[in-house]
Amino acid sequence: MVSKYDFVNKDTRSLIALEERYGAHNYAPLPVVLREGKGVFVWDVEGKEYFDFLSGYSSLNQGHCHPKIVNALIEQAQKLTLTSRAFHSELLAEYAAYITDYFGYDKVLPMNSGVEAVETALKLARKWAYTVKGIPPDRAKIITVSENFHGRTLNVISFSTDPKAKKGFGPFMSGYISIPYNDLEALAEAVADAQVAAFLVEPIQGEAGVRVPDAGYLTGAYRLCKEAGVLFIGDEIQTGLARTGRMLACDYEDVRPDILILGKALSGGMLPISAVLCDDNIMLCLKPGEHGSTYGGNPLACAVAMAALEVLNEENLVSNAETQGAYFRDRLRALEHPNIAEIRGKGLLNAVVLRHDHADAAESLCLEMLRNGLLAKPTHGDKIRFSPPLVITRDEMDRALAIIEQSLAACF
Ligand code: IF1
Repeated sequence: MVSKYDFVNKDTRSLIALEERYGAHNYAPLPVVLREGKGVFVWDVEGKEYFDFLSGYSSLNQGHCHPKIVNALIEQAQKLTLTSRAFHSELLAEYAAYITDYFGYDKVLPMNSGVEAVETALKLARKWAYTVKGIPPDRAKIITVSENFHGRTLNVISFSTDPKAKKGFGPFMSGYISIPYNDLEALAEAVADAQVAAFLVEPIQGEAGVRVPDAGYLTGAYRLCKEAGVLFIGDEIQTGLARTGRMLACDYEDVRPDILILGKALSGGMLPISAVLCDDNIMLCLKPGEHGSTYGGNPLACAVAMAALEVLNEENLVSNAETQGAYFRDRLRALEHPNIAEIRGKGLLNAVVLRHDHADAAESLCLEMLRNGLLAKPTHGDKIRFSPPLVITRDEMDRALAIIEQSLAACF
């Protein structure tokens, strides 16, 4: 075990060693082993309490183990969990009506993980291109942007611009055009190609370190797509469901994606539940047998997703995310800390960019915050993402800010 993990005690160490011995090494987690969670807090195997400022990468918008979602899970688990789509289920009918009304689309296609929903959206766009737009067979192209993150399948990494995500995994899928993010001129040029089916974009880029595009980018992009007869696909897997202080981040610019992709917090952290929403002119291009998933739309997932969506409304999480997020950024900016280069984000999707003289400044600060009782994760060496559950109160935010300030003072 490396020396920087010296403060970790023995139980934690042996569990980490066990996981490393038997689990694949495809992650590099912080040295903490969690056992319980409630609201904005988690507890490790030593009983130490932490603020969770990662929230399962925005899956826990409703907080850990939300009682209403847990109840929905337990009740449905005792009734019926899986039918497969070979048969109808009562819950799928109810859920489909519920979620399409909630977001204002004709239809939903339920999947499980986020990347499966992305794959679904891309298949839908291609099918639409051939059956409605009239693109010649196998010629459809999809526009993607630099520094995108949409998941880990071979198809989706085919249009990643991150060498780490791609290296060693070729050959890749063709049919993608890559343009810079936040660049409407590049998009105008790209949509002019008559074989373009769709434009896929995150309204705020998560993995890229919470990159917020210029005001007007989404509206402008949507307009360019409309004029060219190109579908606008919004990946709101991370930004959606109240995270950014709106129900959808696209709501900031009154953009309604032609195809909307949701995941993560759609289950409040209980199960992998994702969804693709669009209107009939697109969704009905898919015929029986052309797409699906064993677990997609299972009754357990439907019950959990409805409860998770209800919690967002019942607890006013959109407005709490907006208020607490603005407060968080104001307080950190007021520090005028010499080592903070930038604080950016919307609602409770935020990143702090560090000004640093050593490569792993963000990791050192995260380890210091871990010692002091707050969990957050570095991205790209110099940025830290701060995205607590949206149920956080002002008092909890004050206590978390005190830990962040204390940790900054200890590190720099
Ligand atoms: C990991 C990031 C967050 C996503 C968007 C699709 C997916 C994701 C916009 C795929 C997933 C994840 C996955 C997680 C890390 C994480 C992440 F840093 F990589 F970018 F959240 F910020 N579209 N995001 O953000 O969803 O298939 O994973 O359910 O460990 O890879 P998934």
